[in-house]
Formats: sequence, C-alpha cells, structure tokens
Amino acid sequence: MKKPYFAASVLAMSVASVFNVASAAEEPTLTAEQKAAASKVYFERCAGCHGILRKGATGKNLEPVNTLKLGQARLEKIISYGTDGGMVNFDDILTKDELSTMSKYIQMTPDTPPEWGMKDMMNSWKLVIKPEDRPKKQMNKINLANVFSVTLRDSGEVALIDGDTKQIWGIVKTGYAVHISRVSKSGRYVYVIGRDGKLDLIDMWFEKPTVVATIKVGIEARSVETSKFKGYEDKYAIAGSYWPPQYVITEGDTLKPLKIMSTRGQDVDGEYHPEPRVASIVATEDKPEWVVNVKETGMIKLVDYSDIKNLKETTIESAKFLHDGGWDSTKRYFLVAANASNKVAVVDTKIGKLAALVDTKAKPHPGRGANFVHPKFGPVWATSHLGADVISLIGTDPAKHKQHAWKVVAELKNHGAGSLFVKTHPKSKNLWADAPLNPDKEMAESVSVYDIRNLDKGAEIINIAKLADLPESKAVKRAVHAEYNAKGDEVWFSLWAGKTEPSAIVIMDDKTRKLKHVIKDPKLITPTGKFNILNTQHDIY
Ligand code: DHE
Repeated sequence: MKKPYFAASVLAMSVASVFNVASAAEEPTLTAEQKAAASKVYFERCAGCHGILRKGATGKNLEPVNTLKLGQARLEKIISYGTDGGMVNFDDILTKDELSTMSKYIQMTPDTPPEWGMKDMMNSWKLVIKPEDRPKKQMNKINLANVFSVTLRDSGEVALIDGDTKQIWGIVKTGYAVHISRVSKSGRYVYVIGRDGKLDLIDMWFEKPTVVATIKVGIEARSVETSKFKGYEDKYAIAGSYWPPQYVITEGDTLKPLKIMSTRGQDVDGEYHPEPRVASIVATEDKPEWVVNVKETGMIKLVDYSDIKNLKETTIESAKFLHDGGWDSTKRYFLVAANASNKVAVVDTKIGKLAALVDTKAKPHPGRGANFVHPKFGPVWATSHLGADVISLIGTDPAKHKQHAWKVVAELKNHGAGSLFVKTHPKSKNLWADAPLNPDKEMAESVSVYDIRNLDKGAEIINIAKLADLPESKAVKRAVHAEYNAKGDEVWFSLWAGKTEPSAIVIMDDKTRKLKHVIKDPKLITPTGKFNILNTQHDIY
C-alpha cells in the first residue's frame, strides 16, 4: 500500500535537498513530526492557491529562493495577518506554534508528492452497488429537479435538500473539504469531488440518496463533469486533479477509470511547467466534447470523448491562470477567468478556437457567471472580481451585436471586492453578487442585487447574515454562492461560518427581494456551494 503523501514527504525532502545544495545550506530545519504536520496544514490550507510544488498561481511563488529572502519574522506576519494582495489571515485558525512551523516549512525545499496512476485508481475504486442492482425507477416522491446538493465543506459531506419542502433529504459522506457537485445528463446521478481527490457517485433513485460508487482520482482535485452529448448521457465522467496534474475519464455509472491524461507541458510562454492543474471542466451539449481548462499553462483543451482509445485533444492557447467559468446563453462560447492576467478567455466551441481574450479588472472570479440581455448592449455575460469591487459585463453576441461582442460593455459597482460568484436566471430580472472574501465583516455578510432592466440605478445591498438571525458572534458569516431553485423564483445563499459555529441557508424571494425562508440545522456545517439539480444539469445561469 502507498504511504500517505504527508508521511512520505520526509524522504522526498532529503532527496530534494541533495539537489538543491545552495538553498539547503540556509534552509531552516524541522523534526520529522513537525514537517509531517506542516505538510498536512500546507495541503489543507495553502496548496490550493500556491500549488503543491509552491510555484504559485492565485497565491505567490513560495519556493525557498523567494521565502528565504523574506525570512522567518516577515513570513510569520504575512501568514498571521494576510496581505492587501489577497492573502487571507490565519491567526484565527493556526496556533502560534503552527504559524512559526509553517513559516519555517515554506523556507524549505518543497517535496514532490507521488504520482497517482491507473493501479492506484483501480485499488481505490469501489463499486458499492452495481448498475443492475440499482432501482429501475425512482423509488422516492422527491421532485429531483428541485433538489440542491449543498457542499458541507468542513464536515466532508453534502446535504441533499428538497427545494420544495426545504427539508434535508439526506446527508452523504464524501471527500475531504468537499468542493463541487455536478449532475448527470439524465438528472439521476450527482457527482461530488473532494479536495483529497475522492469522487463519489450518488444515485437519487433510491428512497434516500445513496453512494453507489467511489474512487480516488488523485491526491488533490477540484473539478468533475459528465458526458452530456446525445447518445452519451450518463456514459462517462471526467475528473480533473490538481495533483498529479492530470484528468481521468471514467465510466459514468460506475466510476471505473478508463483513461488518464497528463496536463504537464509548456505554458503559453513556451516554458515547461511541472504542475499544470486542472481547473474548470464543462461538457459541450452539441458534440461529444469537454472543455478542460489547465490553470498554470493557460491552455484550454477540447477533449473529444467519442473515441476514448484514440483520444483527440485540441489545445488552445489562452492566458494564465485559468480558473472558473461558464457558457454564454447560446452554449456555443465558454468564458473562463484567467485570473493572474486579469482577463477572461472566450472559446468558440463550434469551431474549436479562441474567440477573444477580454481585459477585466483584477482577478475575475465568475463561478459560472451570469447571462442576461442588457437593455442597451444585447446579450451579456457577467463576472465579479476578487481584486476589485466591480462586476464586468461582456457582450456575447457576435452575430447581432458585433460591435459589443467580447468587450466589457459596462462595469457595475459591487458592494466590495473579494467577490466569488454572480448569478441570475432566465426568468429573473435580478443579478446577484456576493463578496465573501472581503476583509470587512459587514461586506462579507452582504450581497448586492441589481435590476437588470435598470442597471444605472445601482445595487441594493442586503445583509444576508442579519436576516438569518443566528446567535451574535464575532465570527464572520460569509454570504456565499447564489443559486436559483428550479422555477427561478427563489435565490439561495449559504451563510458560511466557522466549523463550530451555526451556519445557515438563507432563501430570498427573487421578485420581492425579501426573506422567504432560513434553513437552520446543526448538521449544516460550513455550507458553501449549492447545486440545484435542474440548473446544474442544463447549465442554467
Ligand atoms: Fe472553488 C468552483 C478551485 C476555493 C467554492 N473552484 C471552482 C472551480 C475551481 C475551483 C477550479 C471550477 C470547477 C468547475 O467548474 O469545474 N476553489 C478552487 C481553488 O483552487 C481555491 C481557490 C482554493 C482551494 O484551496 O481550493 C478554491 N472554492 C474555494 C472556496 O474556499 C470556496 C469558496 C468554498 C468551498 O466550498 O471550498 C469554493 N468553487 C466553489 C464553488 C464552485 C467552485 C461553490 C462552483 C461554482 C459554480 O457555481 O459552479
């Protein structure tokens, strides 16, 4: 059996040190125990932004060549209190000892974790209930189209909430710091990916939501998608890993791994990158293809899944570092944030080429974005930003509004920077935006809502946390990730508090913008992303 990466890191470290004599001479030291503990904290708290090899992406490069220059005292300060550049503070999460150990750890040469190939995947794969032993029809009375799969981040679970009754239908154990859910084309299966690479397949046809298959696709992962083209419904799934940098195609109804593809290679500047992580993945509906966005290289891969054995990949150069994105309203163009370049890349999936690179404000972060028809500029797609209190509207209709296509046609003032997600619905007249990573408590707990018929009026700002009436505490209850119900008349927000504090889901009436319902339950631990089945199944946003 393979040793876990954290424990195995000590050996890798000493080997690495041999090859890096110059910096090893100055690097601080830690005991094996301290180093294993630091490695675990790094994976859990830092790797997402800085990379396993610490080459930097959303966060700065943390290789010794840089960190040794900063030194212990300065690093402790940065980790404790954060920076204006977007680094968050950890003084409320890590102890003084941990802060000191982490500061030493990042001055040491990074370890290279092991690979995770077909044998590892097969060993981790569990087909809990075979397809032939599953129900032949839906065995419950739940309106599946309006179920929400809710990430319970710090408990490593998802809650499946019945959107009609607002009751928790079931809670399912998933991977560590579970990240997102995606839905099969049929709307029957939910795929859930954890940061530890654990992928779970939930069948919603049982009396209660049931895990029917599970696999570990890598050591660290963030994304999963399913095959959506006619004839391939529920046939395949694809999961993207951060480490090793690769994606795997599996059977859709069993998760049996079929093919692993590395994403290592040259970036848009022609430089080799050893850790190009797989960011967002989306399934095209009118051909057997996934759009796979590779973060560090800035390459967008169009993966043709019609012949897995003779897999065709089209590699499109865009910009660094690719992160999250969504379709335009016609589902021909995919728009993805290249957050280190302050750009949104637009792929024309019909012809398989880059349509444009659009300049935005600092660190665009759309989630899947929001599509609506602007009264003046025609169809637009919106993104908010981590680094600016601005929502950019990008024209998306080169056929009828050519002069506005792939240009920022308007900028709306958000209530703060630190925004992660914007959302609307084809039936709605509202555009909602959050700012959960804003350092100001009031801002992080509030959302902005705009009337898309009258954007000049500016936003109404609503403090979502106050509406929930949770017990008063100093802890921030971040209002995060708007998601509509299936009908498009309710907007759900998570109130994301600490692991040991009460969190909630706040449901707003979209038309009146008034509170409709609050879901409070001790089992709702750190709710973040919410994925309505119908909207996720059909990419409605
Ligand atoms: Fe996410 C989407 C990566 C932190 C909630 N996040 C994504 C996607 C990527 C990504 C690549 C796109 C997936 C897709 O569409 O296929 N997220 C990362 C990180 O690397 C990062 C910055 C740091 C980390 O260590 O993981 C990170 N993400 C977070 C959070 O802290 C959030 C706010 C809370 C949480 O639950 O972890 C968070 N990310 C989300 C959500 C989505 C997402 C809710 C899906 C948005 C959607 O509407 O589809």
